[in-house]
Amino acid sequence: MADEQTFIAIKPDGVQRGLVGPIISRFENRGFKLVALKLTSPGQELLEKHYADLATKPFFKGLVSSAPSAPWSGRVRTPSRPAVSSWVLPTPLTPPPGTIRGDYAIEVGRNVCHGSDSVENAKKEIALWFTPSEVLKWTSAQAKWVYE
Ligand code: IDP
Ligand code: MG
Repeated sequence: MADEQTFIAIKPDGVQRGLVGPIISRFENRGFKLVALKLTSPGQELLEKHYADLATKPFFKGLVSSAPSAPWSGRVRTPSRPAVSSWVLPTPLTPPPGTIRGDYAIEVGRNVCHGSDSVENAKKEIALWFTPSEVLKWTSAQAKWVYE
């Protein structure tokens, strides 16, 4: 579990609502370590790859069509907690207050941020959105004084 990594993307609605800072703060406050950040407009091709498992869904077209605003994306790692599973309940469960979606999401199509749903998918998504040189070589050993 040590140094497990996840991929978080703040979606266009989250960016437009000025929630980039508050959402990053939640991860930092809980002890997650940011190792890469990017502000980007991914475009349809990248979004189609990112959401490839949803290609047959009726909402797919709207989901992957390029939004005028820029989604922000970043990834985090933590030395002591599971990074993938501990941030928010996935769709279609109703996220309770206290979670990111529970506090900020308006509806399923406006749920402000994405998080990987498994370690395997986190690896795929990180490789899709970042090149290796864009990612800090950070290990939990470097922060032992915080996490011991
Ligand atoms: P997840 O984001 O919790 O992993 P998924 O089922 O993987 O949820 O769907 C990806 C994204 O697609 C959701 O976060 C949401 O933005 C959008 N989505 C899912 N289901 C619907 C729907 O029924 N209508 C509109 N958008 C949807
Ligand atoms: Mg998903």
